[in-house]
Amino acid sequence: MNRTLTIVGLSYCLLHLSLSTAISAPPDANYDEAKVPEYTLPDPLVAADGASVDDPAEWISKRRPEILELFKTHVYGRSPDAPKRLQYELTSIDRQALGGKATRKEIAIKLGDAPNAPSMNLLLYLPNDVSKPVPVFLGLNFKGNHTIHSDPGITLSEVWSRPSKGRAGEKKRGSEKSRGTSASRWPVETIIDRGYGLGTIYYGDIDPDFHDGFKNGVHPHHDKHESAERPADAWGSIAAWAWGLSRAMDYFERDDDVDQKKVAVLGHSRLGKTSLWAGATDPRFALVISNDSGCGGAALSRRRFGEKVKRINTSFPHWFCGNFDKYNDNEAALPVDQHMLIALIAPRPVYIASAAEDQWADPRGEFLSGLHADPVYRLLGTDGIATKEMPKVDQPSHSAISYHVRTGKHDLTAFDWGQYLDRADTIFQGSATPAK
Ligand code: GTR
Repeated sequence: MNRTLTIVGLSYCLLHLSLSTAISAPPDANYDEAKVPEYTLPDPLVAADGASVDDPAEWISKRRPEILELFKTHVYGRSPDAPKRLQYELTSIDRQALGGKATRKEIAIKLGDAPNAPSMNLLLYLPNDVSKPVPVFLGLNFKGNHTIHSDPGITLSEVWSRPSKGRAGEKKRGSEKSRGTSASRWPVETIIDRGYGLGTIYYGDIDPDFHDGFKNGVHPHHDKHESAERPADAWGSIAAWAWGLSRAMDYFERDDDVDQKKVAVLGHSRLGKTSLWAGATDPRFALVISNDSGCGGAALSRRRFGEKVKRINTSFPHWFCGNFDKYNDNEAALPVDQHMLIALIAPRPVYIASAAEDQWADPRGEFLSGLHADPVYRLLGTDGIATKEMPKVDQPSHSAISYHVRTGKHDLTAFDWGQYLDRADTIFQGSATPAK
């Protein structure tokens, strides 16, 4: 989403933007590198018992599960298991989509075993005239499947409005005129021409993005706690969205047109936080892409640069688990930092991308997460990150941990996609350092 920051003298005000998400930049938001506090990051290669982890088997059997557990307990919350039975229905198929170059499928995937469990609608484009199965990019979208392309064959999603002026959030069928309105973020033809499929789901199908005490979306269909109070480690919305991405992966395992070993999960901003958590929790994702994910995504929390833990927990109380509030203005007490989230993805390739004007998301903090995950990636036999210095603007660095900071604002652009496609070519066509 775009954001507009207006700073007037010493006072500030922040006005928003497209998706009615009001963020207020607190007066103490720091954008000065010199004012970043001194901090010590927890060492991903020192286990809870103090022992150093120096072989891959120990990482996999001992340290990785410890770190995963810490993120579940303190940051994103604990998600339920997959439904016992995968229930899905192909609701439409057109083998001559996009002027004949693609097959468009729509698949309704049930998000629970109970008959009243909600469904999410996966929109899937696959290239024609290539040998199948194909590698696929998978990402959630913000405004409905029909907004990613003007293709009139896409079913108009039912989109949530946010609660305002005492009115509850409600779901309404998207309008014809909103078709294609997010197309700049989804270069479908380019993806298809390069031999990839694209799967996308409206994130509100999984959980609407507003706080209603977890009564809507998937949460009530899986929450088992009897107490009125939600457990402090219960899953928040980011965990729910990531869980939904795993359900799309369950479906891919049944679709012979999709190469399930070559699925890249990608997301922008809050959905970049989501793709990282999906990649950390679900090893079936072969490439994990974080576009401008910022606080609670790739950016190191301890830097307190741009958006801070307290601000994100205040603006978006439904995104993380209750325990994350303990770290409001108390980042040094976190048992993890976001470099350990990147490390959870190792040895699978990860791509962290920033935008130079997106200081709210702390580009340097995003790079440093990659840098500090490097020892884990190297332990697992990959080439880790290619540079210890933050790359210059528009000079991508590609290796197991790829990074770029491009010119411009908080957005998902053609430049970003160009890099992700190049990287996918290298990984999925076999010339990258193989993960051991
Ligand atoms: C902002 C939020 C960021 C980022 C962004 C988005 O309001 O402060 O953490 O997630 O929204 O998702 O566009």
